[in-house]
Formats: sequence, C-alpha cells, structure tokens
Amino acid sequence: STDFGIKEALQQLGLKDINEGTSTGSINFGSGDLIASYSPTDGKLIGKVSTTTKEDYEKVITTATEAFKSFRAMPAPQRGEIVRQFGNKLRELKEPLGKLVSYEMGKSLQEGYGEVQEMIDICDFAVGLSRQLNGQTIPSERPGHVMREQWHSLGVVGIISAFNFPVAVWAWNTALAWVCGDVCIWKGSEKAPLCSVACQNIIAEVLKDNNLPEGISCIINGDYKVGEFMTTDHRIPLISATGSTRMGRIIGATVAERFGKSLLELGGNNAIIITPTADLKVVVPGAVFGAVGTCGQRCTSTRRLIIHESVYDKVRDAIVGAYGQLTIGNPLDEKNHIGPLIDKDSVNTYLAAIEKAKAEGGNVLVEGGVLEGEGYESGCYVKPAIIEAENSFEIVQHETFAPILYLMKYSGEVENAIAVQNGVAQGLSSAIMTNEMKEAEKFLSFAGSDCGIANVNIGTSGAEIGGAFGGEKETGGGRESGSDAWKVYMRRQTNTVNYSDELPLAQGIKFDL
Ligand code: UN1
Repeated sequence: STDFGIKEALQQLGLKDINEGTSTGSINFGSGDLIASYSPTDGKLIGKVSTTTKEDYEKVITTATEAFKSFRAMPAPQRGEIVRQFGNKLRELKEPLGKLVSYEMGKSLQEGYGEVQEMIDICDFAVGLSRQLNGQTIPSERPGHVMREQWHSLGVVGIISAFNFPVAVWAWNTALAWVCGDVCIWKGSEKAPLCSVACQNIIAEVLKDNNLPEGISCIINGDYKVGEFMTTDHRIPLISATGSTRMGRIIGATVAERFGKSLLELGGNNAIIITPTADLKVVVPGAVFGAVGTCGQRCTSTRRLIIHESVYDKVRDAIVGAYGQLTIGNPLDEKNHIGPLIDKDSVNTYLAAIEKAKAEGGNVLVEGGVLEGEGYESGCYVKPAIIEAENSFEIVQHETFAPILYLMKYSGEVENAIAVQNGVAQGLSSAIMTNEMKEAEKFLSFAGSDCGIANVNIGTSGAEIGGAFGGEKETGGGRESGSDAWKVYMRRQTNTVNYSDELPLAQGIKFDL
C-alpha cells in the first residue's frame, strides 16, 4: 500500500480519533479553535488539534505550578528513573513516532528515526545526570567557615519549539528539566501539532503508571499568541525558545522585561570552509547532506561553502555532480533522499530567495524550482539549488529555510576564509575541511570561528546530544542538550556557613561593638 503504515503508526501513538491518513478526526487539548494539520508529503489532512485559550492556559499553569511543589521534593535519581522509563517507551515507539515525524513534517524516514534516537539519547544522558547535579565546595577566607554552591529546581519551564525538529528539541529541554526537578509546559509548532500530542500521550502514560501528577508535563497548542501567554507570565522563570531570529528578538525582550531567563536557539547561517588539502570523499557527503538534509530546514543546515580558489573547480564539479544523484519524493519511501518543504509559504520564500540571489548577481549552477506531477501533489517539493554568490549579498546574509547552497571562493590564507565565515550576523555552526593541523587549530582558536559549534572534517549539521548545542550572535547565545547545559534549568545558591563562635567579617572588615 502507499500508506507506508501511517494509519497503524497513528493508532500506536494513541492518536485515536484519527482513523487514517486522511481523517478529519480532532483531538481536544484545549477549548479554542481547531488547527488542521496537513501533511506536506501528500497534502492530505492528518487531523485537527484544538488550541489553548487564555482560560485553558490558566488551568495548565495552575496544574503545573502545583505539580512542581511535589516534583522538586522527589530525589533527583528518582526523577531520573521516570526519564529512564520515558526513554524506554520511546525505544518501543521509535518506529511509529519516527514515521509520524516524517509524515507530518516531511523529513526523510531515516531522519525521522534519527530524531527519535536523539530523544532516546538525551533521556540516557539525563538519567546519568540525575545522580550528578553536583555543586561545589569553595574555600572560605574566614576561619571556621565553609562555602558551597547548591543547585535547586527552578520551577515551571516554558518550551517553545519549531516545526523542523518537532519532537527532539522538546526532549532535549524537557528531559534535563525533569531531572532538575522542574515541570514543563510545551508549545510545539502549530505546523506539526500531532507530534506534540503523540509525545504528550507517551509521557502522560509514564506519569500515570508512577502515580505522578500530570502537571509535570503539559502541552499548549496554537500560534505565537499562545506562546505569549508564557513569555509574559512571571510564573515561568525560564523560557527555552527555538525558532527564527525575528521570533527570538521578541521573546528575548519580553522575557527580559520581567527579568525571566531565556534560552534562545535561533537562526544559523552555517558555512564549510574547504581548504586546498580537503579530502573530497569527506567534503562531498558532508556538504551535500548538510545542504539538502531535512530539505535545508535544520538550523544547522549548510548554507555556504567557502572554497579555496586552487580547488574551486574540482570541488564545485563534485558537488554539482552529487546533486544530480539526489532523489526527491515521498520521505516515507526510503529510496528518496529529500522530502518536501513544510508548506507552500515556505516554497514561496524559497522561490523568492532564488530570485533575489539572481537579481543581486548570483550565478545559478543547479537550477531550483517546484516539482509537479505524480507524487508531488502537495506542491511542497522543490529542487535543491546551488548558486555562486558573494558573501555580501543581502540574501546570503539572511537565513532561508530551504535547500539553497551558496558557493564562494577565497584566496590566500585560511584567515581570509574565516573572515568570510564569520562575516554574517548568525553564529550557530561552522566547519573546516582540511588535513593541515595548523589550519584546523587556527579555525578552532579564539581568532577562528565565532560560532557555538565548530567542526573539523565533518559537516555543520548532525550534532550529537553530548555536547552543548547552540550559538552566538543572532543565534541567541543559549546552550541546550549536553555538557553542563543543565545548569540553566536550575537556580544556583551560594551558601556560607559559620561553625565558629566568632563572627569575622569578609574582606577583614572591623566592626567592633
Ligand atoms: C535544529 O535544526 O533545530 O545538529 C537542531 C543537528 C541536529 C539538531 C538540529 N542534531 O543538525
């Protein structure tokens, strides 16, 4: 059948009111208007989800705030046990959830599974972390005193995520937040609402099995106005938001206004520097997967190749040649490399960007365009394009969430390429392809890449969960996932305890009475 097992996947995920891929069934998670979710793969209606009204939201935040009081009192390793069970459920449901991600969002099935794997990985990481939320002891300058640092649970964490990683980004945040003793309210993208409902069903079952309050994990649905319920709410000490720089600018300012914390993961404009010693066997798959994977809709997608003039023609021809091998079509069909863009608005943005690049003097090496005919009925399938361009073009300076790759040349030393790589407003991911140790180390030095992620001989996308993920400049500065990113989900407290019979003051100050 051409259903690719979607009907069964929806059932396994507890999306019960939805009968099949074309159903109009709706799921009630609020009392507001329904949002319809159409699949970009075949244009069909998958289902509808109700949106959250202000009244619904009040109930959610009250439930979450109440749940926090008991959850923070639970020992962290026991909270880790809940996350372990959640990770196990994800292992069981990897196939249906990966399929839903692929069907609702349009990324290839392999990438859909990969996204669920990232969820599983972060759960494992969080379980270990639940026994390592360590503070430190600090030597006091005063006799008979000790100083230490403790990490306490923060409260209700608001998570706002984008359509492109409709399940993993939530998991990176929520798995860490839970072991830290926080409770979470998640607004997923209104472009992939069923993914949020599926995830919520999975965790709700785990919480129920453990007799824990449902307020530990809440979802709210709708557009940016629903997000504003959280960003303006002083009961939410931390907002973690993933999306465009435009969105982040508004959220960051709104949250700062009330002295809340925000963790922002915004736009990227990621480049790979290709030096004279680069190995083509590594360059080609790295650059091509980076540029066309997820149809160019990762914040880590490769947007620019900065190629040394001495190898420019060879690299250009190899990349253009590889584009000729790409198959575009239903992402659930594993023979296809590339699925559709998320919707027709996105197709229009893609087309406009190509026109803009041409108007600014870009030279098209691989033509883009919208695919038509059998299998492409949704109108969301596009051809990945390659354009020779200048870094100074306005369109090149801008992140277009689509498979458009800009090629540019550099001459002389690697410093020149680094200047081009850094010469954009965004600072998420970057890479250098080289076999010269000095070039690689320069790229990674303080004078090298200004991005949060800097790689050698791998591409810009596909980061592992073990590292801190995020970027500088207009990317927003937040770090989530691995390393010590957990600290943002907790509040730090410095304690000084006096066990002597005197009260010496710090800095040697005398205050005799
Ligand atoms: C995103 O695009 O929002 O590094 C995140 C990667 C993935 C995460 C991307 N692990 O491409």
